[in-house]
Amino acid sequence: MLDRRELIRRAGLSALAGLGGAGLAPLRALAAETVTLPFGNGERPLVAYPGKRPLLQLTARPPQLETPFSVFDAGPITPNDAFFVRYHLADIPTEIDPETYRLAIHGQVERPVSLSLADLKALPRTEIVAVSQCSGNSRGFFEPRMAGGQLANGAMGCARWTGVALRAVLDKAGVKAGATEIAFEGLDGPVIPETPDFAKSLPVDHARDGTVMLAWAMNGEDLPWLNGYPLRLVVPGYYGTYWVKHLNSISVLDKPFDGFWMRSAYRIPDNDCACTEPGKAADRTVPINRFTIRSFLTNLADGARVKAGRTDLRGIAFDGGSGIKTVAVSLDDGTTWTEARLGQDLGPYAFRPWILSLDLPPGPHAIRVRATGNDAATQPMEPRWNPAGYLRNVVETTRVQAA
Ligand SMILES: Nc1nc2c(c(=O)[nH]1)N[C@H]1C(S)=C(S)[C@@H](COP(=O)(O)O)O[C@H]1N2
Ligand SMILES: [Mo]
Repeated sequence: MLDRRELIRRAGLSALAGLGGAGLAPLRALAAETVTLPFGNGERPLVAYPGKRPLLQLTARPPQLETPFSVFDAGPITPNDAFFVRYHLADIPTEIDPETYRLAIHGQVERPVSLSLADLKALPRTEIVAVSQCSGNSRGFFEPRMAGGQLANGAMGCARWTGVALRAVLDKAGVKAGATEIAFEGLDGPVIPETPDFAKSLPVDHARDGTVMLAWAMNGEDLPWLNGYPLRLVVPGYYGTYWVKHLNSISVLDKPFDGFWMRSAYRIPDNDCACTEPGKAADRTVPINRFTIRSFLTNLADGARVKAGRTDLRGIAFDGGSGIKTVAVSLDDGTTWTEARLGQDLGPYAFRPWILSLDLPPGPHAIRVRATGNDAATQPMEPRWNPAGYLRNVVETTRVQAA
């Protein structure tokens, strides 16, 4: 028996099912407006996909959608219909039956298991508020520029994830002594067999640390289709590339996983700044891992005109899980800083809101925001560079005119 929600979901899916061909036209027709991001070739149509409000479309096949930045001013939780979407491979699932869906746990385990959604939901439930951010978030701002999705700052979002600890699921299968890594795969795939399937891995100790979870709900509802229905990996503090969507396979390995998306892609320079001289390759690389610390002003856009005098500034900050200690604002190129007041604390992996009321005399202002984490990490005044355009965390500057 299909309930109402299920019917709605299937209706949405028939629109998605057309993604591969003729269905593209009706989707395009939903692009009402265009947004121009502040870098070359920054024109993006605003397109409404099933379950989503109009978002900035980077590519249509597969769908890659960026959240309009103004959404981050509405609060520390990103609504499901505004949450960004990133896929690598064009063959995304368009039909998944929640009754017959299974998650397989296999490889170096005592007993391979195949779990239904009901099996998973019967395990002890966990919940965490955590930011997901694409490794390539903000890539469009790198100088010199590089290939890859030209994203502004909207390939991030913060949600409340509900599900089960990965450790609990691994324990059902019994990880064998000698296992070193866990590999994760989802139901999407390449359209041509030459393209490597999307798969990611984590070391066993990380996978079992209690923070990594399998989520079936996001902000109290089923995962949106495009965010990985019916189950995704949640790796708090880690870049979105590890948050495998439509998860259907967990394999326990006794040797390093050598899939393309770990071995060759999503790697950063292996040095203290994870950076290279602009334009230069790295000598040695490691897989991308924890977020760098970032902060943003959300209620004033670059180029805005504001009334001179007392002005309320607001924004968000986050890091890889130590939690935000302070956020400060500078109007004088970083010579002096005024500490902001931190808002609601939804946990160390969440967006942390901040507010500050400042006097803006008539004239131009460059508003700089800098966060410091509980681990003492902070943001650099000058941008760092790396060949893939990852980890941007320079102190962001918003230029406004007060009159
Ligand atoms: N199955 C699958 N999972 C995936 C990906 C993918 O291409 N396929 N992309 C990853 C990347 S790079 C990111 S940034 C996040 C994006 O998650 P979202 O689309 O829910 O925002 O999903 C990750 N999980
Ligand atoms: Mo990503």
